[in-house]
Amino acid sequence: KILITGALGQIGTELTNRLVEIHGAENVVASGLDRWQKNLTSAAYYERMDVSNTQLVRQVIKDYEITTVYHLASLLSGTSEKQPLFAWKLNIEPLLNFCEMAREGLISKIFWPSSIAVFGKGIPKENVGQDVVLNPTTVYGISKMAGEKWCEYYFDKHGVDVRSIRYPGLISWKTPAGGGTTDYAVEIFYEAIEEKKYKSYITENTAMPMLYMDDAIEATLQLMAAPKEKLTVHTSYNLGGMTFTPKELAAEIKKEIPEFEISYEADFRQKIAESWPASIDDSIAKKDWDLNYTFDISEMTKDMLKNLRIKLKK
Ligand code: VAH
Repeated sequence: KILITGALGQIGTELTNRLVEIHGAENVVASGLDRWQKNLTSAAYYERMDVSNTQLVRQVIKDYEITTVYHLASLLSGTSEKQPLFAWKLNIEPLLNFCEMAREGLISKIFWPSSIAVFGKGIPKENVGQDVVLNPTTVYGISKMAGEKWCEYYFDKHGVDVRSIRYPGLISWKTPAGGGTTDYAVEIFYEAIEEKKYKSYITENTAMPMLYMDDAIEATLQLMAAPKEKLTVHTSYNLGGMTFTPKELAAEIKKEIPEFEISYEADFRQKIAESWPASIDDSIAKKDWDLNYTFDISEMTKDMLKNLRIKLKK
């Protein structure tokens, strides 16, 4: 069976749904902590599980005969800055625990999300490559860089099949994100429908790599389905998606909601955004496992507004 941690999160909710579609609900065990309610997931099994509780995690793995783990539970960049020690513990120790279980042969495959937050100072802003120096300046970025190195260590030393993607900012409508820097690009859609205006905490010309959730989920499934011997990256694959600024996104929304107005008031997350690249070179993922995208900024905008209007009953 497959275990998903963070199964009620922004990625977890949608990944669970797709894994249920592909493998059947019977083969999917969802687990989560806060915001836990059984009816919020499509998996056949639910475990209220704190991923930091090693004994409980090992018990769940044994009870359900789990072979593959999608370990998504984590604190995002904004939240991590506010609780560095807790963020470090939560973002690293459970990953190490799953790598140890794979080394012992208890599980055979792991997916773990990294982020473009691993990039920092001293590299070009545009088209950042797979192997540039990682110089993160945030708690979140430091934890993701360390996590990537642990993935590579367990692959090199013990042949552990742990696979990872450096996600850009992810945009979706099913489940709100929690505490990310790129989440202005999610909030803006809710407010465009509810208020016809949005005050962005990221300034108008700050470009960041972004991706629609449907494309992020398909990329994740493609990486996990790829033959092991085709994979040349054992830290985490660059994934660039599309690049846009708040101003460009607002212009797309205005095509659908002409009276929409955006204003700007930077907060602490502006500095985090400025430390990240504006665009990413993901040619290695395209070569190793045929990464491709479906949604561009205008298709994403239309899909977000269409689905959010239904969800918000507007
Ligand atoms: C965040 N959405 O903002 C996450 C992501 C690249 C950004 O890691 O923290």
